[in-house]
Amino acid sequence: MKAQSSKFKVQGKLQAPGSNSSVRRSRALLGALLLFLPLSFELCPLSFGAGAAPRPNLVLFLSDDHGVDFVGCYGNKSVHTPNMDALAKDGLRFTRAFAGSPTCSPSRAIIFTGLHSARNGTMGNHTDCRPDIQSLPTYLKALGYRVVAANKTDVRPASVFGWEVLPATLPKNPNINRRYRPEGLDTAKVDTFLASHTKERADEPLCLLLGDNAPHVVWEPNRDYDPAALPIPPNMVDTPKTRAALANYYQDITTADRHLGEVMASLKRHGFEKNTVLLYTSDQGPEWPHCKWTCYDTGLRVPFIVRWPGVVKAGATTGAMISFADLTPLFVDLAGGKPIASLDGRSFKDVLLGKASKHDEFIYASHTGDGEMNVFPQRCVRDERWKFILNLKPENKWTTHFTKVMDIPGSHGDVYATWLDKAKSDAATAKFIETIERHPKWELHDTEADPYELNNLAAQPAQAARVSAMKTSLQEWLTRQQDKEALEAMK
Ligand SMILES: [Ca+2]
Repeated sequence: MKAQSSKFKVQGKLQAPGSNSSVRRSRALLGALLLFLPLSFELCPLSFGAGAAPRPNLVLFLSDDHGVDFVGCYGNKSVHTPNMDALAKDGLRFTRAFAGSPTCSPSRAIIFTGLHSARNGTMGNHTDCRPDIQSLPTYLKALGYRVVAANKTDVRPASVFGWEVLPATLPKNPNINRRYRPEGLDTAKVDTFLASHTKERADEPLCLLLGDNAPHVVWEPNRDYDPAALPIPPNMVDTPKTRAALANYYQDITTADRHLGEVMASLKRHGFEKNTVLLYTSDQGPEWPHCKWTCYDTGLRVPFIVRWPGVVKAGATTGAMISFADLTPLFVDLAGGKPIASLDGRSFKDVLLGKASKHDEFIYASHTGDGEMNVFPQRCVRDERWKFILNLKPENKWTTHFTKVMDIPGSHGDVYATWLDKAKSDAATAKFIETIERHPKWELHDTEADPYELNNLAAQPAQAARVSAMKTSLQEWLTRQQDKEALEAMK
């Protein structure tokens, strides 16, 4: 087991091998030092006196680009997600959970800092957070947690995110074109890790952050699905290549589900099932047009399921609205820490406990481009029903990798070209393409009547008061965020 421990990296450096006792002494010394550091947040570890319940382990399984429309327990009758469905049966399913950005790195930076993009610094994909901010591992380690991240985290720099890194990436499958992503989370490595933690460090509560790469593009070849039988949602154009690619997406979702099931089995095998909060969610919606890289619900709304045996009511559903900015505050709360006033989010533990049915009145999100494939930045505010969007560069035509990358057979531009081709002879398709490629500065959407946000109501006189109120709400949030780029565009 010593060899296993020596593989873990601490703050980007390989942890030096050593005896268990020396490692424990080092940790005790680190804990003592932390007590005397000038921290910018308040800590209040739970008492471990007689009768105090042990603090729960916190396990986050974060898949990549899994939209809420593509989960069995969220109503999709075609997709096979038996493990997510089983988790929902044993836990609480959120119907209004929202990413703070529709792109990988910014979304994850919000999850792991409790700060929105303009404040944590990761506005663009694959950019650094500000070096002077705190993050989830900092808070939890000071509360006595062991914090370990496996496979995809997609946030940086390492100095901000001081978790142990568990190498757990599956080797490349030569039969699958995995451009833009590794193969996925190696759950066998997670199993080995859980066994070693139980054996060597069972006295430490664990926060385990598992990042899978499924179902991010490029999707694996379909094996289990009949493309002709799949429902085509209103934000897609029904062509044979769309159906073939959608079946590939479904196949990759089923792989993510299998990985989750393997982790659930490992948690049970190693005694983590009872006193562990297990969360399943994804960083944003799928790489279909009008989804990821946009602030529509198809880009931001995600599956979110929490299991906590004996605490969270099994088989329950909540419409309480939550944002990814609320996740770090929740984890700190569950770990016994006090609220951190400087964060953008708030803990929703009362929703988990069944004491509250509402949480955020508004959620907000930011999206910027990469200057090449994605050139259509947006900001939005949403309440439980209405979405208001600011398009920062309405003069641009909306594009993504999916519309522009032409050399991946069966995916991306190879599929989108069939949409454009159909638009030449089909007026409804032509109107749809115009709707998703061209947007005015302001958009207002009724997400109940129009869940795919294809009917912009911002210019309707009957909505003038709502537009004015939501514009004010967005302006106030952007001011709090000091989001200069968006505030300039608001003028
Ligand atoms: Ca993603």
